[in-house]
Amino acid sequence: MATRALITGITGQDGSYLAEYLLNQGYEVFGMVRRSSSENFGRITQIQDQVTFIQADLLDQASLVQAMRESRPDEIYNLAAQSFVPTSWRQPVLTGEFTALGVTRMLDAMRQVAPEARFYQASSSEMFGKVREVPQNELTPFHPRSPYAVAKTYGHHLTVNYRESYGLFAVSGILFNHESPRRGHEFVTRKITDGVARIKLGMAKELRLGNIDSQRDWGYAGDYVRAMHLMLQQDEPDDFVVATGRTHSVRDFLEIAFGRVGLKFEDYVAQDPRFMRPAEVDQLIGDSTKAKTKLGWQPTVDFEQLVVMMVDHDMALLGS
Ligand code: NAP
Ligand code: G4F
Repeated sequence: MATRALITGITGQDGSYLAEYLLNQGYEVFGMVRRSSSENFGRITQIQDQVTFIQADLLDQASLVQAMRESRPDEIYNLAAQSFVPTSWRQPVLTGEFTALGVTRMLDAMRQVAPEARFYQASSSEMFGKVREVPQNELTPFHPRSPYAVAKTYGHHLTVNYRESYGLFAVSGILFNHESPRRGHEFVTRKITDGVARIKLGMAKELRLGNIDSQRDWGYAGDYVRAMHLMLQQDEPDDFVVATGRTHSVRDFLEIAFGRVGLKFEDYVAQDPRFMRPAEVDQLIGDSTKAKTKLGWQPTVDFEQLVVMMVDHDMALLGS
């Protein structure tokens, strides 16, 4: 019988790649979706017919319990969250409800309905925030710098706590930034590649950004969902950092992205205070030695390939 996976956040960037990956591995995939007045399946149209969708919401405990009863999952991937850092200052309470308490609701539903299942929590390098050491690994102390990061830190600790309290197979993947042509347009990488394509194609004249000196350890989402799956195939539950081990500034990203279409970013990029944050995370760089050693995981796409992949995608999308 096929292994059954329940994915929350299946309509998001990671959910779409993970669902594709698991279907290719022969899984039966159940996708949790929240009701909306218009369907939001843009990233998963290609696999829509192969997934069983279950309506539920991270805010509604009864719906989560019912989703687990209906899917009877062997593996649960909790990817749903309010995932955009700036929104977390505008909607800190809602971010806490989704991104922090949502984890409690999921874990408690699992404890009641599917205690034998394996649970993956989407933790984040944002938890390191004002970093205490460079590079960051599984033992680096957290110093979250936004309501989003605080909420993720709660979810992380709760996952460890449910593992220790109830013996659940619950793990937390501390993933550094990962991007793709399916990235939401509000995140800086996609905002840039979309902006580059618009400028090159004569649809825009400038690109307004916030702090272009911050540095991130950027990888490819398609690589990172493999690590999520590997974490649930281990003999013992454990937490892992997933990162490329290299860091680049937003400025580096701009140089390659504009360079790809023969332009100089300095001629088009303007700084706009609206996109500056009340507290910034200046630099992130991950040490994924443990994931490489224990999971046998390796990234396959480097920074330059990632930028080029995203620019080429947006040029083709907007140019067609
Ligand atoms: P994303 O594209 O923003 O997707 C978020 C998903 O969560 C969407 O499917 C969204 O559904 C769903 N969702 C939000 N609120 C919900 C609710 N109340 N009930 C049910 N579903 C809800 O995020 P992503 O980039 O794929 O990231 C996946 C997860 O990894 C997130 O938890 C994120 O915080 C975490 N993470 C991401 C990165 C990264 O670099 N991408 C790094 C570390 C951790 P709708 O389509 O209905 O909005
Ligand atoms: O692309 P970003 O919005 O991603 P951020 O804040 O690093 O968060 C992402 O990665 C986390 C993992 O570390 C995830 F947990 C989280 O869910 C999300 O996926 O911003 C990256 C950097 C920041 O330093 C920001 O200040 O880009 C800088 N930036 C400069 N101008 C901008 C802009 N970011 C955005 N979104 N928009 C700008 O105009």
